[in-house]
Amino acid sequence: MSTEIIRVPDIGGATDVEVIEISIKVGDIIEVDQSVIVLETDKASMDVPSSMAGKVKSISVKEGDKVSEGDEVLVIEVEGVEASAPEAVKETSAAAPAPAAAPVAAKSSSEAKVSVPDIGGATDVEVIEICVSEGDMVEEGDSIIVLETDKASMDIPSPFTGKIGKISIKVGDTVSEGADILMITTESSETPASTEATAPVESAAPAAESTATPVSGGVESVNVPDIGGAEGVEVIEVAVAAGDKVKEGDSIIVLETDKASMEIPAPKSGTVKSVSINVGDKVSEGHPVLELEVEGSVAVAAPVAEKAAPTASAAPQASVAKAAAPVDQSAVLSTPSTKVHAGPAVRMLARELGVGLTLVRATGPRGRITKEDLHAYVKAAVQKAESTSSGVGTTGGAGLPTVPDQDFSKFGDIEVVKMSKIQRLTAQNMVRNALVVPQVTQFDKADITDLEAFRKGLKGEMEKQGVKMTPLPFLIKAVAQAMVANPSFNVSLMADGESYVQKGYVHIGIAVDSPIGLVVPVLRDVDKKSVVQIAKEANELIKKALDKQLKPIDMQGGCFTISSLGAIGGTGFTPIVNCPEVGILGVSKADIEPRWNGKEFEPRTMLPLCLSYDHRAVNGGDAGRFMTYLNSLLSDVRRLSL
Ligand code: CAO
Repeated sequence: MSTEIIRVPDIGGATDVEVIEISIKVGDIIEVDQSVIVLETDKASMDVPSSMAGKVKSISVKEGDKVSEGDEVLVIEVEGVEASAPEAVKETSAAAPAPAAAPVAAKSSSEAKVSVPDIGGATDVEVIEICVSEGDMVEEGDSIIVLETDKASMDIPSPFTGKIGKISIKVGDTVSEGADILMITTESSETPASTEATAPVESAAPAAESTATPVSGGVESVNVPDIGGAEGVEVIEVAVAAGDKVKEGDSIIVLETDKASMEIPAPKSGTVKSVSINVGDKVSEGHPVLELEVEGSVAVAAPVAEKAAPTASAAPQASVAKAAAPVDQSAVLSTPSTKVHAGPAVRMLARELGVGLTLVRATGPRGRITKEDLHAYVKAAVQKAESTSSGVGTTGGAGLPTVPDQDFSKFGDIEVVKMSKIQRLTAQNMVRNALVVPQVTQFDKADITDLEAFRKGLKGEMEKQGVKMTPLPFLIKAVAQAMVANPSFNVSLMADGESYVQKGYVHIGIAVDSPIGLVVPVLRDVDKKSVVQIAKEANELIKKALDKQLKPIDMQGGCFTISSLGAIGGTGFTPIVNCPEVGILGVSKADIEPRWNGKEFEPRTMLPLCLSYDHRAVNGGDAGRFMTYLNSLLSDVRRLSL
């Protein structure tokens, strides 16, 4: 690293030329040929480009100043250049543009390969996000991919400004230092230095685990861990405050060099007592970050009790203040930003919340989106959604379209009954799903004659074990198998409108007609369970539903729903997709029908199936294959892995 001076080049003998614009600021990372100031004579204006790439340390001129050839413009910190100052000055002048013309006109495009920088010796690190697409314009420092080890995730920023060309990796790939990421076409007269040559973060990111040094009373000091020898690394985000509870592995601060950002995770679970670091601080290994009252440590009781008193009295005030705080609608951008700057922790949180980052207003340093921005966005988006839904004519948040206010009592006796919370929520969800999901329903009948014979043979034996064996567990198992074979049914669309989540687990919801309304408890990892195990668990969940004992967690995480009206009757119906799931199977009552077997009509037990799907995620062909496969499993019980 050396410091170089950029001076005013030969400007055709003109002297005392006015500086009309300073195009950069201290701390900016600039490229070769990037315009740093604009000069104007009475004849023309001209850009003065930098002859070197580096970080602006100081700017020696201001707007309105008059300059001549050789005057100092700025001081730049250049990596890997050992040239002495006078030589650098000479080079700078030589490389400078001709006067009164467009000095930057000599630019040319060059394609550069970007590869994985030194990531601290970590190998086979998973790519969890590709932040760019071919054709995107990126600026130096924009995240291009995010890698994740079991210790930390890290953004790999673009080393150049330019246009993204071919991308050589995809999400899920595992990479090591030197692996090709993508090509960038840069606007420069020089091919930029390779990422490998300049990546300074080294082992920091993947191995960065903060260290906790025990002090007294269960309180431990958390310091900046080994960050690969990097010094003076800027703190760009402090993710916790005194009083926050953190879990081991939660991000506590984010550091950023000019090449990468890295999260420093909490080394243990506990409560943050005090934070000794601020955004903008420059830190190195060992720098104190915070004091952590470690969860479960012997001496924790006393400090927690001490804390409890003031917290308890402060709590109501705090919540009142929170409730009264106005929601800032400007947290949601009206037009999506083309560039998103966010650290791995924020990206991870956004993924968890299903939030696309392009509409989130950034208030962090260098236009980065912080966790607070994300929270503000969610609050504003929720408020907007709620006000919109009441604006389109719903009553009391029930999601029911406004109906004319009629006096039914003039036609006879009436009673006004308050809907249960479940009924109101169901109404809201139904309206949302019916309005949002372009759904198609297709019908089929499965010949379950053999399955029924098998089930009835099993029924008595299962009853002795207290397990009720209806067709439902077979249906659940068959659906799980069909989802594994047809993964397009095991997705959820993402809020950004550009991606979907492919799930690697198979959790199936069962619609239950309970005393408090329609509820959908979820059976987990069905593909890995036997029909008997599924029957037992379904029995338990249905019982819980009927006894009104379901907890919210029992009803979350479903990938697909089965709605069986088989015990009630009917020949078919069109179930509404339970968004964000993309498929639902309606089951009607099985009946004996005559079927032609090639020689004669035979009585067969036929089960009506009605498959609704979100046509944004599943196309007709996929649905046809899903249904046919499901039918084949139900028609031949031997194909069902019991
Ligand atoms: N055809 C013929 N008989 C059927 C059948 C079918 N498709 N499905 C179940 N049966 C039989 C069962 O075998 C059982 O008879 P036996 O005791 O003689 O074996 C009887 O009907 C009663 O079954 P059940 O209702 O107790 O159990 P289930 O496993 O079929 O269903 C449950 C459980 C919770 C899904 C059901 O009770 C329920 O609540 N369904 C309503 C779901 C609903 O409201 N959906 C609409 C939502 S809008 O899309």
